[in-house]
Amino acid sequence: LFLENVVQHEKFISGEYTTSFIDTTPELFNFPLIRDRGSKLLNFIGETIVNGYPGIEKTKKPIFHQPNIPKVNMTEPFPNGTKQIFEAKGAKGLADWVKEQKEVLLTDTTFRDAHQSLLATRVRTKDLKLIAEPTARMLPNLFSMEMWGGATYDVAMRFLHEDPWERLLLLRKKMPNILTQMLLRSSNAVGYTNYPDNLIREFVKQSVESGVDVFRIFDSLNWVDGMRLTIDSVCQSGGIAEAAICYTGDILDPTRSKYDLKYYKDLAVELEKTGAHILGIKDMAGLLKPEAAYRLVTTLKEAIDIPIHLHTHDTSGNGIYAYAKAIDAGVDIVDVAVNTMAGLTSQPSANSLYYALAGAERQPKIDIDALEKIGEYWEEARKYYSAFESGMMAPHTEVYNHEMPGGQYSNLQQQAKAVDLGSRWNDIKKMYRTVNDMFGDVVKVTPSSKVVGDMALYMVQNNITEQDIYDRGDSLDFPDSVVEFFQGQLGQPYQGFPERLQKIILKGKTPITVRPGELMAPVDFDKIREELSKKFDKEITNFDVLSYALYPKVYEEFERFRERFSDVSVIDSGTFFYGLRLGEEIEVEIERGKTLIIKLVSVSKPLDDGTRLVYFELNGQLREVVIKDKE
Ligand code: 3PY
Ligand code: ZN
Repeated sequence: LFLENVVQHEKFISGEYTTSFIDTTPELFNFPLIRDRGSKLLNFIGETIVNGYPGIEKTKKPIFHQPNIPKVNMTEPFPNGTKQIFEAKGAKGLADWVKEQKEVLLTDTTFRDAHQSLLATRVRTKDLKLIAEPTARMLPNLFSMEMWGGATYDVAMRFLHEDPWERLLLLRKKMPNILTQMLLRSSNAVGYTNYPDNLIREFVKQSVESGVDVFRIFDSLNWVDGMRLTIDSVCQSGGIAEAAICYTGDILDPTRSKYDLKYYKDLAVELEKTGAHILGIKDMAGLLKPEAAYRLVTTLKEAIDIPIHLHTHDTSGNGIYAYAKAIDAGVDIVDVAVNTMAGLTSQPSANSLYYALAGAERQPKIDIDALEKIGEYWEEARKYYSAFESGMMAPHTEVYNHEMPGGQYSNLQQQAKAVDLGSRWNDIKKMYRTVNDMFGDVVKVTPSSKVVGDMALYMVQNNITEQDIYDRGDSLDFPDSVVEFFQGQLGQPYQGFPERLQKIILKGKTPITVRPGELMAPVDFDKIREELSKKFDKEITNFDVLSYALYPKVYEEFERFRERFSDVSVIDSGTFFYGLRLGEEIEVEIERGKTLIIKLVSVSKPLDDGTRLVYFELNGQLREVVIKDKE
């Protein structure tokens, strides 16, 4: 094929070629590379056709329609937005500007929390990329776009085989006028465990340099000692530090007095003192009832000076009402998602809030027609991910009982299915609450929520009751995450650990009471770079080093996958999850201007050695790939 290209080139045919032919027409000599990528992609698609995509039951590929991208003039300059205000005034100036706004401001979470909470974080860069620029152009009044961090980092590498940094760089470029926002789990960064201090600093610095503006920083136990270093790193690196308190319990319920109004007020005052620019209220499960929202915001507004940004999940169906009350109490910014990606375990709908506040003084300034059009895109794009929907069809007020974060709901359900506990989902939810109470009523948000989830799964899977733990806990092997939690590896919970349970779980080990980061050796970045250079035949970037430092095994698997199948983020989502139908033809743009046309011709029956032959046409040429049938 390569030779064919060269000999068919007009310069070659006309005899004009010289030794500079290679220099002046390098694209022809890339051909083996393109051909190699083509083969790798065929292998990946062949794998999906024969063995399916992990986590999706093997079914016939559904018919998908290309989501409609709203028409907007992409050649005009971008309308100015909050990014320009930040550039002109700095973080403190931006915070002052926020407080001066009469209307409530909006953060759009569609690119992060909405799909983390509805679709197990599976939305791919390709589908974000197509709508990013229209969104930035059509909704320039947004305060920010939440588009990175939380679970998206590891899910991108682990399940989507994508580089999270590539996503960040790309989306930043497509949205130059709106503040970008990420969720940062403080000393747990974008992971589930504490990391050394120098890794946190380096990660934050690289994130700022790669385009993150607003960092919502929280500690999974509301432990401020675990947040100072991260807040400081964000400020030092030139980002906007939003320090968040995680809301749990119920300030309206006198029997849940552990987390009362005073607890939150003291926390907010302490966080303001850290130098944070904004205070976040992170209601990760959607437990903040409307009257509680009113009282909490009123109290915090009196207690602190920095603007307040409220985040909730609509699991109970009360999200819009809670926002309306918080807005009456003076909250500055609230988190919403585009209507077709909103509601239930996701954020309340931006569209609904707009109409709910019709006639009110603080109704957000937002183009509702644009929101509706962007919603049409997502309504169609969401269909690619239907296998990851949680199945929740209506508001669940039971969330007030189990208190499971919206971002955990569909993920824990996937975890349960993976260990054949899908049918015991209701038992798991009940056990989740039991475990919370056993643990002393803890804040449940990543990673503390994962610890509670792991313990609940473990108990249901092994038919262990609470009483069993106290009766025969000495002989039980608890999940690692649970042991580490009771060792103090995630920090210190408010009012400490329940001592009796801690003794049973630690089996004689001594827990720590200092910040875990203080005890950890710094990461040796140069050494990692060297090791990776030896392992992989590619130039090792800072991004690679950070991904490895955060997730060594996941990163290695991701790189090995790329070596084998190349960058699969270029494939459309229908094909990525379901492969191709016989005779179906797709175009895959592997680089700007370089498009492969791939058609599935036939799939053989399994051969004696358990493999199948999958025949494709690649740019019109017949190609065969051999795939092991795992069934
Ligand atoms: C995360 O940490 O990923 C969360 O969304 C917590 O709510
Ligand atoms: Zn959330």
